[in-house]
Amino acid sequence: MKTLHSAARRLEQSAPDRALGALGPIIRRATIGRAAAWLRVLGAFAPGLLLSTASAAPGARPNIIFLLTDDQRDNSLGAMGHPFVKTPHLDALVRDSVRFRNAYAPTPVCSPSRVSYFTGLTERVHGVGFSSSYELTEAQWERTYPALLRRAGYYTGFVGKFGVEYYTFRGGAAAKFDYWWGHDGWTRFLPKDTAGPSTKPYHRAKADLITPIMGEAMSEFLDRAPAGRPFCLSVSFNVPHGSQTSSMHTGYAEWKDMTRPANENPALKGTPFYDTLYRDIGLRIPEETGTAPDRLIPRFILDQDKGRNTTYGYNYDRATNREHHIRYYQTITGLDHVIGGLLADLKRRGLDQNTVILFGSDHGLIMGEYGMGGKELLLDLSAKIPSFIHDPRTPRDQRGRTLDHLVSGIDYTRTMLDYAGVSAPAEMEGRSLRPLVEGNTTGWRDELHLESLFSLRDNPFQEGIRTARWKYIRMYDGVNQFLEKHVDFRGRAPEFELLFDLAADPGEHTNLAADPAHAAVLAELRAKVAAESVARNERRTAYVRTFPPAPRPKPAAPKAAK
Ligand SMILES: [Ca+2]
Repeated sequence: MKTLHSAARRLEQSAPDRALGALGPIIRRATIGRAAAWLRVLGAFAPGLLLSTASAAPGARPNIIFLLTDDQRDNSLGAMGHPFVKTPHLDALVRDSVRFRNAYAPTPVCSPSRVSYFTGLTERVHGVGFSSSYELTEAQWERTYPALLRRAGYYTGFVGKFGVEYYTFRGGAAAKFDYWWGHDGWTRFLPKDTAGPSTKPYHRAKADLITPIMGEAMSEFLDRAPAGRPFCLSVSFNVPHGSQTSSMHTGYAEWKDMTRPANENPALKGTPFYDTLYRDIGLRIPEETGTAPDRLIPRFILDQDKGRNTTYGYNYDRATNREHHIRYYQTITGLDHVIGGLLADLKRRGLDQNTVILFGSDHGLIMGEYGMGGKELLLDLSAKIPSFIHDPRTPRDQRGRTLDHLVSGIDYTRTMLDYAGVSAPAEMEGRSLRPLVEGNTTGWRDELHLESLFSLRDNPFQEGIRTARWKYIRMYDGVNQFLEKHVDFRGRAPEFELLFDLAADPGEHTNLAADPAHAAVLAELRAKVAAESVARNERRTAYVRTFPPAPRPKPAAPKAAK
């Protein structure tokens, strides 16, 4: 007992005041409280198992694996009803999990979404992204789920695309985890073909293709995770993102537009997923592909020709879109294969019954619908994510459910802390999904606020709300390297609005914002979004008092490939 008490004290002393700021004492008290609780449990039931540090913990704490994919749209697994993609391992896992059918990205673009997953904060509150003026600080990092779990004794690992480091740490991210095999930026599908900072980390791998390399890394992590200590592994796959699908074949000048079949690349010939799969199935692309892109969102608020449609072949003529679809779903099947390997590995090691798996994506992707491509918009195809949680410890009859509850990616952060028995920091937004997973589905939110502050390539600032039936989005002209004042919309009339009746129009094609018959619901949703917008800015103001923002050096990001 004494060992643990003194270890808890050491833990208290190790909590850096500067990092925790005014909230530090609260956190430290909570940490000691938890250590004391474990002490009581250990002392009463298993004195022989007393471990030598406070950070070690009873085996009852589950391992946690967070699988995050990149640009994977909702419904893109077989078990989610996709018409042709083959994802047998994930399908089996989904059927043994609780799936969230209405889950939204924290914000629909890579970097700020990832910061949201780490911090459990909305984009406006954490303030970090491609088009904001700030970078993530050390003090902010101390309040992320990997940092909090590590401090609570979890062995933490990170594999794949970190996606935030351009804006922080500068090479120091590896030290923030016990195990690291990752990169920042946009690696290649065949990372050994080039020797840049985002590809070189993978040159030591046995495999040559990026997704199998991630499988190798997950296995290496499990090799190194110490027995008797829970672990938290974050895997950020970089498929089916355009940087990967386009780099499947770089042997011609216009390779970024994906104009030729990827299996012309000799390195993909004969591979199980990346050669002929989906090439001969009569794959259909959206009817609207190649049509006028400004039918739904007019050019005055979003001019597609100002960069949006020139990234990764998002101009989407009908030929390139078909090739993009093929590669997109090939990489999802490749992803399924290595996740199958992970599940088998967990079983072989006897870890499968005490490991909670969360699956999500940083956001979705529009692939020809509306005549558009890309992300960043709050339309469902861009903002919704495939989402499920597998907890093998919940009763069998609680698994295999699909819930309509409105869920945000920032809920994942609190959920992981909840599973680990770690108190969430006071400022953290979102809600733990654990009650939903365990069958306590009442009292959940009935509306979810949405946001996208990515302003490059003429994208407007967007905020909105989703209810069971309605989706409302309002837009303002975007400002690059925005400051708090630029996202303060009080007293400003929206420059463009969208209103969808999702019951009648789940595909979000008919904008009812100008329809007098829907004036009442429009007014109600406008008021809700305006109130949340003000509240969010107030949360930002309070947040920066404890966590002063660090201006991002200029020039800002490397040319954001997103
Ligand atoms: Ca992404």
